[in-house]
Formats: sequence, structure tokens, C-alpha cells
Amino acid sequence: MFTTPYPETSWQIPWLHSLFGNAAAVATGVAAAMRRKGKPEIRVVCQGGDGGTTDIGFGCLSGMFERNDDVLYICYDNQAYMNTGIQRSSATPPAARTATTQAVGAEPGNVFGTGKNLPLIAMAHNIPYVATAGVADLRDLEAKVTRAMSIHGARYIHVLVPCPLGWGMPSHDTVRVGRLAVESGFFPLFEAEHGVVTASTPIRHRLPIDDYLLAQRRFAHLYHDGKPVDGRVARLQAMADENIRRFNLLRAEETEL
Ligand SMILES: Cc1ncc(C[n+]2csc(CCOP(=O)(O)OP(=O)(O)O)c2C)c(N)n1
Ligand SMILES: [Mg+2]
Repeated sequence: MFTTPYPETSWQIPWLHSLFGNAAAVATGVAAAMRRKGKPEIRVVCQGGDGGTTDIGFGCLSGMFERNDDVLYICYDNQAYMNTGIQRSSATPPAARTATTQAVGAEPGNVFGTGKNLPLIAMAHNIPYVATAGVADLRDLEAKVTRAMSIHGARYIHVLVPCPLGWGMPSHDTVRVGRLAVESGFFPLFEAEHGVVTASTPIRHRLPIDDYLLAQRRFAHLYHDGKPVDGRVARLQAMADENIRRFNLLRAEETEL
């Protein structure tokens, strides 16, 4: 919405807004209309936040994947419903403080063992292309969009986008924190085709999860005087370690996956 405040638009191509819940279905319809009009060369890109993608529009998106509709769907994941006031989404990581997962009670912040991993769910639909990307390496993002646009059928790119207000960090740290998410292993960068991982970006300088968590006030309740207050930091570290193992992120050189 911020790119198109009436009567202006920053898009120099045709665009339309859908409802929150039906973005993927609307994109499917546009692609079908273009096909029917004999203009299959017109490509359709659909964009949504993590709330719109992982929760509210999830059913329509799964349908779009399942039918292998010719649409590239891009999710900008800032890990909560940010423009309505930082409510938890199913992309909010464990322990994170949001307006609806306050840092109080027996398990402060977002509950462990909840949420969903949309890139892996997209892969489970066996669609032609799935990728994750971040804001710290724009060449990587560009290459993945270019690759996605060279393919037909349902494609999905999941971009981790730090939210200074929601994550509790200065705006000028956006790229740094985005890089820490990747270099700690907490957010793996990879590509997959037809459900199989085909590439992943190795971590150049592996960093402890503390570097990522301590940079954000949404995780401040996990530490006292810079030291973890309980075992939850270790659980988050274990999640990063599991990503590193699963996506082979610490290899010395490129190897076949
Ligand atoms: C069906 C529906 N439910 C709820 C809303 C209210 N709403 C508007 S924006 C928003 C949050 C969006 O979160 P996300 O998709 O993650 O985007 P962000 O603001 O974080 O970029 C919500 C809940 C709505 N517009 N439509
Ligand atoms: Mg969001």
C-alpha cells in the first residue's frame, strides 16, 4: 500500500491490490486472463508480507502452488504483523517479543515449537523453484529473481527483511542484522527446484546466535548483563546449528548437494 498512495504510484507497470487473503488467487486469475488473451509473455509477480503469506493468504497460496500456476510469489518476511502494531505471525521466531507475545510469564516471548517454515512448505508442493534471500546481499537477491523469472510455473522467493521498529534496532542496522541472521545460520540462504535443494550460500564467518539476538530488543529478555538467563538461547543456537547441517552451510568449497 505504501508504494501506491492514491492518486500516485511508484510502479511503472500495471499493478493491482487484492484483498489480504486472496493475493495468490488474484495473481492466478491475472495469469489465466493473460493466457486467455493470447499474451502469455506477460509475467505476473505477487507480493505479500509474512502475515499475508504464512497466515491470512496461506490457503490461496497453497492452491496456487498445487496448480503450478505461472506466478512468482515474493514474501517480504519481517516476522510479524508490523503495520498493525507488531502482532505475532506464524513466521515470528521462538522467544521473540511482539505485542501479542509479551516478555512475561513462564515462557516469555513467542512460544517454542510453534510457527511454520514457508520455504519448506513451498518445496513440499514440488513447485519448479523456491529460494530464500536477504537484504544484505542484493546481488544474490537479484540473481534469484532473475532465475525465477526464467522459469514458468509456480515460483516462491522468501526474503527476510528486518523491521527496525518491530525488532527493536536502529534503522541503520537493517543490513547488518540481516547479515547476522544469515552468518549465524538462523536464516539459511538456499534454492530448491521441484522439492530438492540445488544450492545454498556457504557461511563465510560463522557467528554465534548471540550476535544476532543481542542486536535486537525483541530478544533482550533472553539476556542479563550479556549472558543468557536460561536455556532458550541454546535452543535458538541449536536451531541455527540444525540449519547449518541441513543446508550444508559450512563447507569449505562448493560441493554437490
Ligand atoms: C483479512 C484481513 N485481516 C486483517 C487485516 C488487517 N491487517 C492489515 S495489515 C495487517 C498486518 C500485515 O502483516 P504482514 O502481512 O506481515 O505485513 P507487514 O505489515 O508486516 O509488512 C493486518 C492484520 C486485513 N486488512 N484483512
Ligand atoms: Mg510482516
